[in-house]
Amino acid sequence: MYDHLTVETKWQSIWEKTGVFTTFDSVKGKKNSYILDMFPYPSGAGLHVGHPRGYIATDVIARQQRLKGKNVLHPMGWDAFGLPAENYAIKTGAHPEETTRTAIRWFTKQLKSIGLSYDWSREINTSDPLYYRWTQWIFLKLYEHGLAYQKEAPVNWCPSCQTVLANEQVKEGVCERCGSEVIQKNLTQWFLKITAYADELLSDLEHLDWPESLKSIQRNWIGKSEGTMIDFSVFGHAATVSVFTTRPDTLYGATYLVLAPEHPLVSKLQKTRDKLRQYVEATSRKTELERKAKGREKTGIFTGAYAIHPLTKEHIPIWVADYVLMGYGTGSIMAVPAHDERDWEFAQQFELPIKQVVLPPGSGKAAQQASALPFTQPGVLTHSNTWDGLHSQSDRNTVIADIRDRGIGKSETQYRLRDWLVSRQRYWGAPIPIIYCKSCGIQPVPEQNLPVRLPADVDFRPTGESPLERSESFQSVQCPNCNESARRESDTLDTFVDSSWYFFRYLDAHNDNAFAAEARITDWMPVDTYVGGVEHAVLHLLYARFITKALDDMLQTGIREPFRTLRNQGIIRAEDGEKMSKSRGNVVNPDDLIKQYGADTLRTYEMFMGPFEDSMPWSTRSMIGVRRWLDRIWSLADQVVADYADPEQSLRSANIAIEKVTHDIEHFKFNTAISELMIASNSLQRAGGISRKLFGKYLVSPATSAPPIAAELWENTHQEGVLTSAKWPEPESRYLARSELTIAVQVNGKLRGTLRIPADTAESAVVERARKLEQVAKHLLGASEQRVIVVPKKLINFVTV
Ligand code: ANZ
Ligand code: ZN
Repeated sequence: MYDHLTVETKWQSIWEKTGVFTTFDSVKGKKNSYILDMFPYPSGAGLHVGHPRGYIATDVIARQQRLKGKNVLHPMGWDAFGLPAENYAIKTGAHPEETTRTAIRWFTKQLKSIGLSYDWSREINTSDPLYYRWTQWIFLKLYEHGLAYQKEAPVNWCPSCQTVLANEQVKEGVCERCGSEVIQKNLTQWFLKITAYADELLSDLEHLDWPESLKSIQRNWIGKSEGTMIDFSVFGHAATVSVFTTRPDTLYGATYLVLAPEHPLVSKLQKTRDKLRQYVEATSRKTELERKAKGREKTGIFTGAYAIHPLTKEHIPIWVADYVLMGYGTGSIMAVPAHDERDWEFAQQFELPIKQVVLPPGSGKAAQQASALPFTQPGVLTHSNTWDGLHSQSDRNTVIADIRDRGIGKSETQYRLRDWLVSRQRYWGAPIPIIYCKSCGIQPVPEQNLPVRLPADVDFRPTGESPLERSESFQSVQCPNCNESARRESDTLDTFVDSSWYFFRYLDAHNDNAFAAEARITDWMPVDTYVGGVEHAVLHLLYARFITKALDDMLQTGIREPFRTLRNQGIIRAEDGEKMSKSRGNVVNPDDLIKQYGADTLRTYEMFMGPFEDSMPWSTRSMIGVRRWLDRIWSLADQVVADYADPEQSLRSANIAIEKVTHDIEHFKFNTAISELMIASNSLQRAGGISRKLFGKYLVSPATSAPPIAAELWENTHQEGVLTSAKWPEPESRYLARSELTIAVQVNGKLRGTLRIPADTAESAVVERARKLEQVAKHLLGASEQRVIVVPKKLINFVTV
């Protein structure tokens, strides 16, 4: 019987003591491979069995890559700042630094017990001043290059977390962390200019080996929209309203304008109109989600002002309505009720004029039916003066050129993406390294004064005001420019800033002179394989891409994209099929399972349970099945005889398994890799004996998912050296099953027969066998053969004429 506790403890401590997983930056003759997990935030709750699925996968890949002769970097660290730790601390009354430290100790122990082959010498912790010094340094670089700036803007405010949030942290109108409804507040905040990279963030997605679904989430989030900006002057005011439209072809159908309640012109117009002011106030209490909701009863109010239609010179009313959002385009629209759903609803409700300017193409009955309004499809322009008869889509450029030539508008590309709001009115984060001086204004903290340390003695309970505001020790500072007493910025940085560059720090975790030396970046970046949850699609993964590009522009790192290949692990649900959660009481704890069945069992089962990117329910019973398989391999070792003459069948099954496993691990198909190993072990067992050499060859594959048991058996069967420095075996082609091919055989392009042949049959032999097929021979009889066309693996055509 396999005693997992003894074996796993033995090998884990051997590997730790000998430092086999410590990575050198470069090793002669070896290619570097950077295999990375999304680092966790160390929560007080510890890991459940779902968490390590991704970690186990990267560990399998890292171990395979090492055995294949790569120099592998596989590090781990802690995303330690942030709201979860702070909220937990507030609840328990302990200091976040302390709860974080305890959580990290606990997490580390758990990860080690799973036997993950991390290079712990590069461990990082984002709440460590030695780390956040560089977070602050990067912020200052961004500031210096105009990529970090301060502005007053309506921002998302979570009333429960008492802080502002980035757009990416608001999910369907509620706070991503606590689920409270987010409101809008006008505040002066720090932003990072991610929009400067919108186009590149979009186009570079093409070259990434990422799940298509994830790319499309990023694409939609960036939301590129090509349209036209059209200017309307306001009657009786020295003002112009520019609207952004994707349908300039419908300009003649614009019967009114609508401004967002926050539009600057509204504040001018509302001075004399109480009703308008009341409407604007009422809107400020609504969430963006409410405002965007489809089919909701439209609300709005006439401003009393009129705009002049730039082509017809008609006066059209200017309304204010909350379905127009200030954050997109220009915060104002030309309403074309005949051809836009929302404008149509609005016009119906307030009895505004509707003018059809697009007709369905054709004139039959179908076209008549399709002409029901609003008609939002492309069609033929009408009631549009010189544009009559043009097609709304194919003649789009004609329309746009005309608008430009008349000087009333121009082409413009809009993005949905907004700049990244990074200041937080919270305690547990990296202080923003800025000083405010009464006479000198905003002053960056000089580089040599970094890090700006987070003071320990602060009452961090949230009040809506930044806790650092209340720390006198933190606030007493001199202006770096004039030495007069000044104030520090009291907001801290969003934790996503910490994690937007952490993958660089592993390369050079102890460097005091740079966030990472240039040479290290060249050695390792970009990350070859990155695995983590899909929930980071528009948060971490977008921010990390942005910061990587900005760092290259500012510092010439030479790296434009951080993560070459990315995969998302599927979520492991509880046995009852539900999401694992403490409150449901269905959480499966890995610690108990590791004690009872072994880490090798847990690891192998998590890889075997199903396709890696699929969500799966946990099954302890199936896991026990995996344990039985490991027991069988254990007893297979008893059949090892040094020079056993392995029967053909054993040689075949071992080699087929090796070939398949090599391929499957590289393609994240861990489940099929393991089932292949199971098939092979059955066949090897049936042979009654196995040579040392063949057993050793077989053992290298399970060494990725079940490393200690494989190492122990390696030693027990007196294989050469230690398993961790063995060589990944090459399958021997003579033992690989020859798959068969079906070849179509034609004479003068007409199918005359098919041929089933082993895939590796030589071409000349295939042609000879084809020639002998009965129907083929018959048609070739007496004809003079001109030539033979061969499409390898598919077709042979004999040409006689
Ligand atoms: C006139 C028009 C006529 C429009 C028509 C559509 C259909 P995307 O594709 O998302 O870029 N729009 C512009 N800014 C807006 C804002 N701040 N709030 C709400 N709606 C806004 O959408 C662009 C279209 O959304 C624009 O084109 C504008 O309505 C509306 F038959 O202009 B359209
Ligand atoms: Zn000053």
